[in-house]
Amino acid sequence: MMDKYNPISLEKKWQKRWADQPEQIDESTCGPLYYVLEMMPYPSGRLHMGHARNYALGDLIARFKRKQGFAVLHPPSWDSFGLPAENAAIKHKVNPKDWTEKNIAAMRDQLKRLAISYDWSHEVSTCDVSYYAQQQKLFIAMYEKGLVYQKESSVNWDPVEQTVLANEQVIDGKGWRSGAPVEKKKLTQWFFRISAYADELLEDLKTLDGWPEKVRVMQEKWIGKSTGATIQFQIENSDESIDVYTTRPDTLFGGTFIGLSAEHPLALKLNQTQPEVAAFIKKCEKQDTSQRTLDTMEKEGVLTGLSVLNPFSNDSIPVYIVNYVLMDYGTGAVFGCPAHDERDYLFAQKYNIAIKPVVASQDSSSETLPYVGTGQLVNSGFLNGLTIAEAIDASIQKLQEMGKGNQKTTYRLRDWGVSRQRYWGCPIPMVYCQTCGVVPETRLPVTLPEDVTLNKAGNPLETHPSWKHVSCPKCGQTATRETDTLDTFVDSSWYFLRLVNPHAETPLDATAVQKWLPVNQYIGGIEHAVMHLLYARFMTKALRDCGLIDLSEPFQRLMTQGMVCHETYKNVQGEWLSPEEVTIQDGQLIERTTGEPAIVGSTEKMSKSKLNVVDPEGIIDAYGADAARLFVLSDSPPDKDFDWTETGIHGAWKYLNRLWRLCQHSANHGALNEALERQTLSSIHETIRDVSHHFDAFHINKGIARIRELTNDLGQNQETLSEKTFHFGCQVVLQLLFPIVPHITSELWQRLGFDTELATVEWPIVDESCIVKMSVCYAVQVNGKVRAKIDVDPSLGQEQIIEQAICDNNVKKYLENREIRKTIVVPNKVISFVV
Ligand code: ANZ
Ligand code: ZN
Repeated sequence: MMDKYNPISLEKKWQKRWADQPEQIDESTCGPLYYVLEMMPYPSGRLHMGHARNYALGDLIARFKRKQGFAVLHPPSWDSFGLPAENAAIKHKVNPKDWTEKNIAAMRDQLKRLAISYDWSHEVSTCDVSYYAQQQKLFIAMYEKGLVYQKESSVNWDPVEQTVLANEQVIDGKGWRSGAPVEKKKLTQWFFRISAYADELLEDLKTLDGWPEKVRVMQEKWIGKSTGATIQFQIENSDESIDVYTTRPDTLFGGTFIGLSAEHPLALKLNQTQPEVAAFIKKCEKQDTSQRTLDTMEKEGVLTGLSVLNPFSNDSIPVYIVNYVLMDYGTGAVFGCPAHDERDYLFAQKYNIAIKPVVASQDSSSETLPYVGTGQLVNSGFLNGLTIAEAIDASIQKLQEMGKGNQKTTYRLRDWGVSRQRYWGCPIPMVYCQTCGVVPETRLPVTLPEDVTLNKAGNPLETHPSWKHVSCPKCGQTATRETDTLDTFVDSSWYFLRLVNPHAETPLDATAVQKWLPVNQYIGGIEHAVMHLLYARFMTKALRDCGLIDLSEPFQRLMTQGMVCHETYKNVQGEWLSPEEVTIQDGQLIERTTGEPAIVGSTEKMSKSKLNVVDPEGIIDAYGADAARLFVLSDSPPDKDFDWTETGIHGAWKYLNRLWRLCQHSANHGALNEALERQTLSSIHETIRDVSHHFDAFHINKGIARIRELTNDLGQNQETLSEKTFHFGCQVVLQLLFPIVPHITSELWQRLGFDTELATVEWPIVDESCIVKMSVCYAVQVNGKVRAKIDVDPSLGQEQIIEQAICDNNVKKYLENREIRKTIVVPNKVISFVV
């Protein structure tokens, strides 16, 4: 008698076997290469369902490609530096390193329980010295190439804790632990010169046709190319002038004031002599400069007493210092055109500045100011009557002739500030010497000290008694180390290059990079559309320019998977309830402990705050890893959000039970039903063809639906099909399902009597000749001679069949200019015209 499907013991058995024969690439027998990679996870300690979906997707591709004969590289990695380890260390009084390593060990076990087929010999953890030591070498290479530099920039400063805060540690403008209002403080920090690559990063987006369009658009917006002009405004009674950047030089006749950033050099000069200016600048320093705040905050400013000449109108216009112009965009100064700019309009109203319309819309009834639409220039001398586009060109040309301005392209993309005043990160390998200045460290690696006190004020590397005191690598005199560490985004912006040979003595093995990169398929969350994916593209180009690799784009195909969502629940008091805390009784949802009714809320992204999380571990315990993998892959297209439901996981589990029974069923040994045999064989081969196609196109859910159809067909006909065809069908189902549910399929394969393990069996091959065409062939005769053969859908009526015959090009020739006198149709054979 057949035993019951028991995923727990069965999965254990196969995982043990696979652990003994790890997934390593045999480089000698390499077929074509395929590199599949999931975005590096942060080792929080537990996999969540979003991880599970991510890895199940990557694993499906890895297993599918291996079966197709590719040599597949599928390596695991850990993004293991960062703030949570530091916080946990303080909270639980443990060492960040121990905490992190324990988490990695736990998650590694979970990944193995999910049967993610990683090549563990390629594992990388960014907090290992073996990784970050190499990163320090790259930092120095980039420094020497001029791609890394220092400049002053502001940080969030907690005045009570006397420490720098990360943005995540600032909550409503206050320090997360002290509750004190956060201040801005200037520090000298390290920057990566990503802005030098703005144009290349933008241009190369066009080549990334394996990326989702929405990600390319997001990057394009982030880079923010804008074309306009710089204009020089002569300061009255002075030789100096103010440079402004504008995208609308056409509106220059309407420019009625100048706005300077509070950090503009001229503003800083006036800061010394004018108390009102000093007070205003001080106020601006405390202000949040995020785009959101800039858009909504009250527009304010202070008069400087200076005035400039408008180069077109020759009017004398006042210079203000304003709070809505940023120093790090354009030139840090604008000309204000209140009639056609929202912010300038609000500002002008408040300070009684002239508002001078210079663009009129076609439709004069819609002239509410500020007017930002299309139209024609008015009140603008030589520009009158031109469209905005024409006026932009004409004004730039005029400015050039006058020697007062030039065409100019700017980018929104800022250089990447990589300094973090934190302990748990890669130390920046630089030394400060009184004599030599800033000197790259030659005695690498610069390792993190382990004996640090984390729960006291300040940066632990700064307050450590000895760590920062070293000799200068150049002159040998006493010097100090840089105590900042690198942003963890640096760690994740080149790991995909390291992973191809994580044991190389140099940071990058150029030959291995040449061989494996670009990553054929990269998979991760849409939340990384900009920062991570842009940094990774930048680093690839920067390392290319350092002469270390020959590669410009790291990821050929990108798949951004959707979120895993779940219903939310609340009790009558309005408190969140977790899925385990509710149950259905008499068709009504109730809170388990109280028996009181519970309320079903909207379905939302799984998150701890709403308690709507389902733990993969619990699901594996209850249903097995195969059911979990099947469900997360089969429910919706991978790039769409996915709703986790109890009925869904139960459905997956029930399907596997059916498969279990089906494949161990013995078929009919009696008389053959030829038609059914032929039809079944045809549908088996069609399934192979369609599933291969769907998996390649990442239509995983469609592929799985196709396999389930075939399973149903086999189940329905199991009593009538021959042993041979039935078993062939089961075999193919197992082969196609293996990348999704590797345990149960391997077990059933063995039970079907095969000696070789399913994991090593190739992807099934389509035999086109077995595919029965679902059409009927008609010979078309004209006056008794066959003039064409046409394939006709058998479900069509006679009228439609005749219509199709008449439309055939060859038949048309013989019917042209003649009258059809008679038409005879012999079903499934001949159509005959008499003309
Ligand atoms: C005059 C003008 C007239 C402007 C008008 C707009 C409308 P984008 O398109 O995003 O590149 N600007 C320039 N530098 C700035 C800074 N540092 N901080 C804040 N705003 C700044 O934006 C360019 C426009 O934003 C520029 O064109 C400038 O205002 C402003 F009817 O100049 B405009
Ligand atoms: Zn020195």
